[in-house]
Amino acid sequence: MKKIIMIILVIILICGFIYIKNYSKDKPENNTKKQVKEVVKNDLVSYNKNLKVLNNKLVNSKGENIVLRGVSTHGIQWYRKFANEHNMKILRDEWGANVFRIAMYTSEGGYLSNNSIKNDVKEIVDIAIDLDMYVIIDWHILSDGNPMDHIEEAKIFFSEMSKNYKNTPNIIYEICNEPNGNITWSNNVKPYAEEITKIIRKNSNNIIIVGTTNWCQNLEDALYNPLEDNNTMYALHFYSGTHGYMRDKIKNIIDKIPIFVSEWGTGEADGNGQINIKESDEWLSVLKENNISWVNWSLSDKAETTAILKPNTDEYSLDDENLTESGKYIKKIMQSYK
Ligand code: IDC
Repeated sequence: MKKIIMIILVIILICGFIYIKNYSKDKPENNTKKQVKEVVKNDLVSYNKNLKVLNNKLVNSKGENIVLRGVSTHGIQWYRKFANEHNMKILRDEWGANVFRIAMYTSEGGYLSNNSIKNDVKEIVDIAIDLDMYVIIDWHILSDGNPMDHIEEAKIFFSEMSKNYKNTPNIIYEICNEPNGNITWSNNVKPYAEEITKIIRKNSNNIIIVGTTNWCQNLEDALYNPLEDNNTMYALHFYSGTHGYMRDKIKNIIDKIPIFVSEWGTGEADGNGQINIKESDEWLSVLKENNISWVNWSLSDKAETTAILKPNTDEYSLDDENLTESGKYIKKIMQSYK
């Protein structure tokens, strides 16, 4: 009898031991799964709420660092169709994007000649809100390089947008894409930004991104002559195949002003040319080390290097087979942030 009890006890002990061993093996795995899920959720608006600038960095409503990453449309007067819920959801869930930029050109058939394009902006903003993503409303000046040229139209546009999205934490206002040409920060861009900021601030304290001169390469503008508004960030734009020479200068001021890379591309300055993976890696490691948010150009199927999709791609298809070399690279990089 005693022998039998002993044998049963030993069996119970062995089973217990095996159970504990397996349990402790399972646990870290479960934790990891949970963590990944939390991290994704923690990247979105319902968790982070209103963004602000603190010590020159973008932080959430609790003051924690947040890094936004995502893609920009090409000009929506041409490539509106790709900014649909299907694609934006894939960008969020499979790529790990938490921001989406709407490039609303002012000239070249954009807002100035057809202001009903603002309805497309609203439609895309509403999709982003539904998807719990941040969204950048970009007044995309380009051939019209002096933002002062159309300040009256910009005032009307930003007044309407900021009223419409009054208490909406998702929105980020990018008030002049790439100032360029015969202009200066102090005479043109800064006074423009002050006027538009006043308009937006009547309704919203959300982040405002201001383009710097020379197509968003002159961050010294802001370093030596900053705007007063404390939720303003300054745009840095680079194209990996062309602008590598800027990196050292940027590294020197990266902690001194709030920087947002609201547009960058893997190719050359015209959006085309050679793709440069090595330079893109270098840039992204600097951005990552410094918690800088970025948006890649562009979600389109235009026959150019920096387009994410191959020419003639269906508007509801972000499948790997339709991605260009740049598209595949951007997907991989975004996933590495998850
Ligand atoms: C470019 C497009 C190009 C188009 C041009 C003018 O890639 O096809 O002809 O605009 O509309 C920017 C601009 C962005 C550019 C992009 C790439 O913000 O609008 O798009 N780029 O050239 N600055 C530097 C590069």
